[in-house]
Amino acid sequence: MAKSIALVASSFFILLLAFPTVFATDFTVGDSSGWALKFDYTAWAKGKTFKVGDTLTFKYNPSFHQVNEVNKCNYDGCNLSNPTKNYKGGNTTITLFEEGCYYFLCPIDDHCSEGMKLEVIVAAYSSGSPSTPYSTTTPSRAPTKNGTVGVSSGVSQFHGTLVG
Ligand SMILES: [Cu+2]
Repeated sequence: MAKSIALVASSFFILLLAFPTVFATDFTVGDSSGWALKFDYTAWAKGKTFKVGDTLTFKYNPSFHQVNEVNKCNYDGCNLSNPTKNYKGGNTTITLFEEGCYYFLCPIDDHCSEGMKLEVIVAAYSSGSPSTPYSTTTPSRAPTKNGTVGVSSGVSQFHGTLVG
């Protein structure tokens, strides 16, 4: 009996991890400045706590700017080739699906080297320490960067156990 209650409780917790959007925050990148030149996105991100399930909305003039999601190496070097993803159209919302670092830059002309680049560090959803979102004392129940697949397969495993 106690075991099944624990099972249900842990299943519920995993569902919370898998569907945290109820408590998600949407951040408009650059606030009223949007995604544009002459803005310090490092300063903008500093002091903000980004959690799994939160979203970033980039608002920009699609004639002048785009959004590339890139890896750290390409971010550091403003390398425009081989982005993970490319977004255009002027209004791009990206969901932060997992804990870890996200890197964005504008691939137009020299905009990246002129400062149109954003690094976001996403804390575990349940992290209660906003000042150290990437600390090593993250609760063990939090999903790891590579744990997202494990979480979703865990749901189906629990589901199978409960049904079967
Ligand atoms: Cu640009």
